[in-house]
Amino acid sequence: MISSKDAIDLEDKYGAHNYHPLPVVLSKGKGVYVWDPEGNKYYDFLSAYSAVNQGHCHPHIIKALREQGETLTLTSRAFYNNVLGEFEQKLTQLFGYDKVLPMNTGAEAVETAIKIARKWGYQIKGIPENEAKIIVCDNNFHGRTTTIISFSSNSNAKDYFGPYTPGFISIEYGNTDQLKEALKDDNVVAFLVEPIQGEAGVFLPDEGYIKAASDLCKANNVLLICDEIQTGIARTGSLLAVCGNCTCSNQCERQPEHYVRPDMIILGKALSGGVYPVSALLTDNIVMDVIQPGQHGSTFGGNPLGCKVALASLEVVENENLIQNARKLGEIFRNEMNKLKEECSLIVSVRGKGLLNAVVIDDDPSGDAAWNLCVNLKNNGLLAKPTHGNIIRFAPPLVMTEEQLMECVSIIGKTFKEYMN
Ligand code: IF1
Repeated sequence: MISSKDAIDLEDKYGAHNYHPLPVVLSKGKGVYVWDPEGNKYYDFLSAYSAVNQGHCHPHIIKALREQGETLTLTSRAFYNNVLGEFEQKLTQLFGYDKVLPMNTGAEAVETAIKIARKWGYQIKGIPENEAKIIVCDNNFHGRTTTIISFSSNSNAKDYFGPYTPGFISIEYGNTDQLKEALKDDNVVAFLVEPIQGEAGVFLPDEGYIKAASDLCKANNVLLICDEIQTGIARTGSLLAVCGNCTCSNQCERQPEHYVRPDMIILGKALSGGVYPVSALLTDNIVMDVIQPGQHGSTFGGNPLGCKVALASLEVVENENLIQNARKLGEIFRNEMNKLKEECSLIVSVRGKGLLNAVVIDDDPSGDAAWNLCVNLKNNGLLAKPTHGNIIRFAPPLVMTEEQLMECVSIIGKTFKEYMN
């Protein structure tokens, strides 16, 4: 097998330099573990940015991949296929919406939401054509297309990629007064928001923010679009971070008065367990019906291989109680990190929900402490990635056991204490 050094050299020489990976090469994965070509084993605390919630190479999902891969992979939507309908029925029933539109990557599903919201604005809400506005939040992350980066506040993601798509208003995340103000514009068709801002550094809004946003949107005939690409599929200890009337709601702790049912839900990443790209937009007939044949689509969207993989991925979430496990282990993890914070001045704060957590390091955002700590964590057998110079995101696969989590806690404690000396 190729050595780590040679693999890195090849990527460096022949690949675009659009990433700055941690210096580790992965060649195998199983559950919560990954291995490098030299046989070193690591705990994965990134889960491919929450795509591998079900753990690496989950046998149930891989079985579906194999079986469908030997049967039928892609038909295009020029024809019906015998799996798509089953996938669509499962998703709409599980999440409680009339209809679903399947795509592949997260960004494509966000684009789909933007297009449909705009068209709904013209055809149903009745605003003048080409005047639609969508409210978004500062420090959002919704993907990499030219339209999506047009409303990014990250200059790295945005600069020199203009001219930008107009029609977006950015407001402070978590600020309902600013939302109220922005909603006064009659041409607003939607508010697009992450229930927890992942890339921004795992920022949790105040309890009740999304509910308040939902009420304000309703009062103004504006669609609430929740991007659950990173937070959805059990990651934060509920099937969706905003649990509405999804049929898993009996497993959620949230009180009914805090339930939110967005007009649109965007899913991706763990919808297919990190095995194959599958994304989806869920909404109701009144909104989805603005899209008619020929007006939107994708070669691979809704293909039978992706649909089977997604169905199996959702079965794993249910069969292995990943919602409850994420909630339970998340509480233990934050508890342990807060204990470590008492002993270790390196940690400024700990935050998160379920198994989407962040530890803020005593450094400025342009510093390299978080990066160096992640290199040291790697050397001690645990892979995590900084978001910004002073925040480390900790998001292991949700199939982790409590015993494994405690071993990870001790690796993190040991690494942080070593770094201080
Ligand atoms: C990269 C971040 C995470 C997302 C939300 C849409 C998308 C994403 C909330 C787009 C994707 C990924 C993209 C990946 C890194 C990663 C990421 F650090 F960049 F922000 F997870 F936190 N909405 N996030 O988080 O989905 O088109 O990629 O399938 O390098 O761009 P996609």
